[in-house]
Amino acid sequence: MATYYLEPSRTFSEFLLIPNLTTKECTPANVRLKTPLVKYKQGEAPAISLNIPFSSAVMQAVSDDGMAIALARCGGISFIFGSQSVADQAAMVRKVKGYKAGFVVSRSNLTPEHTLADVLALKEQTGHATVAVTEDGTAKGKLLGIVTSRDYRISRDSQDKPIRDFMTPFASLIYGQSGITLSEANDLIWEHKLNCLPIVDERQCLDYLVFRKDYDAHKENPLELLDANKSYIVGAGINTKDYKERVPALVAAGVDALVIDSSDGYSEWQRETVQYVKENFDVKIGAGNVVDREGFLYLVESGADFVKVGIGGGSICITREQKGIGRGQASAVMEVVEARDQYFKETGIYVPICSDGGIVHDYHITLALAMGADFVMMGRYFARFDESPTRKLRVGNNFVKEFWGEGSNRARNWQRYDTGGKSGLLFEEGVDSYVPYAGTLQENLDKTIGKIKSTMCNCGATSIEELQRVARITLVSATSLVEGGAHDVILKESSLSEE
Ligand code: RVP
Repeated sequence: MATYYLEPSRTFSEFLLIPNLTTKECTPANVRLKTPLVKYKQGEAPAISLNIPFSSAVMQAVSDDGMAIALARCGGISFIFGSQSVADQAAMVRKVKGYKAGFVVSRSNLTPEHTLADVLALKEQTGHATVAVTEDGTAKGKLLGIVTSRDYRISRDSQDKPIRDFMTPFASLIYGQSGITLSEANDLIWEHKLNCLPIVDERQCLDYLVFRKDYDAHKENPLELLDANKSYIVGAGINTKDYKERVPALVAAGVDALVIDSSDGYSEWQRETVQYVKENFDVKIGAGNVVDREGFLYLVESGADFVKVGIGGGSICITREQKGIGRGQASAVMEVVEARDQYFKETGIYVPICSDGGIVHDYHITLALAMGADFVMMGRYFARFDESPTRKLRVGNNFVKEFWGEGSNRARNWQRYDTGGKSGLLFEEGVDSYVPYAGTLQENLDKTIGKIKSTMCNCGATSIEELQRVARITLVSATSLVEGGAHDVILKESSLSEE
């Protein structure tokens, strides 16, 4: 006979937090959102922690190298999508690891034989006022000089004038040597009143440019997520099919954490994949997705460093409709958290939990954390920003961004849904859609984090760990949900906002 769960499974929208005493020290400025990414022994520190409890989904429409850099700069982690060739995914990881905060590979480069007309055309095209002049016109060629808008007067100079006649030659340049730290570079910028400092290697080849404005931006991001070499931390999604080719390439590219991307992670395929990675590499690996105690314990006993929770709650996901599997996201998180806490009590090993999918309102994130998740993974949320890899389009009077599921025909990520047997995507488990364009990642994250911190203060908590200990959470009836939004009033146009 089947086992029945006769209590309905719940989503985040069915719960609210009840405020606790807010002490005077409990202010948003004192709230810290640092959270573990990977398992650790009681009394020890996790090998990787996030500075904000956010990860971006393993999806073509969300997590490429651009999103990974932008999110790590804010303190979170992206898992670069695995539904692409091994070489392309490894190249994206390499780009993130090679990106030095504040150190920019020159994007406008010409040779001394080019002319003022070429400089102006390039400026028009790229918007950059600084042009590196290298022997071969490449970003890494021998540096011979620099041109900025202070080196020419459009009204007086002939457009045919060769760059060599008006550039600032290398002999007159202040430059830094490769290996210089950002703060040393900044000292040179200040000492010599520069806007841009070229960094060259021992053969005088250009390595990077450091701009005064980028240093200021770097200082504004005290939460950025860096490894011991000051490179951004980055994750990548893998599957249980080609992991023997994919994992070595990702590790060689410098990936910090892997995650097995699957709609149903309670499988022997996942156990084999985790064990292969643990036996052969020194890299962290998360597994999932599961929605219950049994699935969680199976993956933890297989060696997973964190476990991802959620089936069918994603905004573009139609798994529940197509296959009839899944569980309300809040119920799934609550049961897995209980299993995790018991496991911690018995073994002294804390395994972080990621609540993946189904975040609609910002307060859902706070609820997921209060219920015991250590961080969330989001697709739709990040897809709306400039930094997501998809096209921004105009539909009517609004801008939208494209957003499609990994189980849609567009992504064709059959490995994510494979249950053994013949390969291929027999039916779709995701849709192709638009999401309203919402601006930059940074401005939206600031707002979301502001709300989370404010709610945490209402609950009397200044850390996620404290929130998990003191939170009081109430189920709300369908009728009382109505009074949660504006009701019984006629709204003015200006107060109708999206979130
Ligand atoms: P959301 O944040 O609600 O957009 O959900 C994102 C999550 O949805 C992903 O992290 C993944 O677990 C799941 N997903 C991705 N593609 C699909 C699909 O096509 N069904 N589902």
